[in-house]
Amino acid sequence: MHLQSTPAIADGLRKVESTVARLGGSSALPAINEAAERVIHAGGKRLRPALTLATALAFGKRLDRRIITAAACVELIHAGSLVHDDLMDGATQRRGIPTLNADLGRNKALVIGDFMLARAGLAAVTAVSRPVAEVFAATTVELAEGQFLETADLFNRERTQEAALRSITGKTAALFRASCLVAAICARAETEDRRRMAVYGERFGLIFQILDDLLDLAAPAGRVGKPTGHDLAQGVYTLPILRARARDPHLLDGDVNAILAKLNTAEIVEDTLAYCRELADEATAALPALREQDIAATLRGLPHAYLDQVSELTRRTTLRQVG
Ligand code: GRG
Repeated sequence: MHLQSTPAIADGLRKVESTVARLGGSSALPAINEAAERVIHAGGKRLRPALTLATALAFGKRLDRRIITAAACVELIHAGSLVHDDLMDGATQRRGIPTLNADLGRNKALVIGDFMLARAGLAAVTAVSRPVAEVFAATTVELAEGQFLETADLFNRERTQEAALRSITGKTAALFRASCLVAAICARAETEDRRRMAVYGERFGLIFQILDDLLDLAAPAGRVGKPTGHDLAQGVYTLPILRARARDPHLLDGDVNAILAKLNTAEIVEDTLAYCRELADEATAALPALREQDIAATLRGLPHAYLDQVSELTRRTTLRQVG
């Protein structure tokens, strides 16, 4: 079962939804509200706020107003960073609708993304707690740094695996880490248990990003809504590619088409999944002893379940290529 459809979490997510909508629609300027609400209502899996709720429940904490607000802040930070990401990418579609940069222009998209990030910070200070607000502020710093590192390394054929890992730790894994950590803080978990939940979230976030990068190379056509090799064409040399370069030092010589022609998709899939399995083992090993067994089991199974889901998707692609 998906985390988001676990009954107690699904119930909490409905409250998170109305809180995100209220926060996103709380500007004094109707035009900002309309744009932010459009991004929020367009969909999204709500995986990060689901992790916040699951962590709180696992520690035996009921889903009170503070937890719901913390989870809403997580989603608002995520959505705001997507607005910025689309702006930087020049993307025209997100969650099945036109991006704000395509619809309203770059400058308005920029400040609406700013509004969403800042509004989450304000809600955390006023309606959750100072320690949680500090986590969100530090996470936003990491998001910006992670994205900066990616930008600084565009088309850098010497990019190291360590540099790619550092970038995705900031741009993606930090928010997954925060999603778990803020719930542990709200649940007044012991310091060591907070640290363990943070490690779990970070490892899961790394898996999520690395598999997203893999799907860019090996998804069935149309699966991720962008052409295969989109990252490569944009000059983003992701971890699956850099690991393939370790096996073929001349892989990145030539243009995108030459690189794509040289890629051994089946090998990249196998190698990346094996790498992510190790991260999934680390994630589950990091989990602390949790009070609510059912939800703890769901959290324990989640990284490997996600891996299996992506493995199945990529299997269809490689079979299609072979057949
Ligand atoms: C925070 C100041 C500040 C700037 C933002 C642009 C940027 C810096 C960071 C980008 C971070 C980013 C967009 C990472 C990508 C993470 C990722 C895989 C997003 C897709 O997540 P899903 O699949 O999306 O969970 P949905 O739509 O389902 O919510």
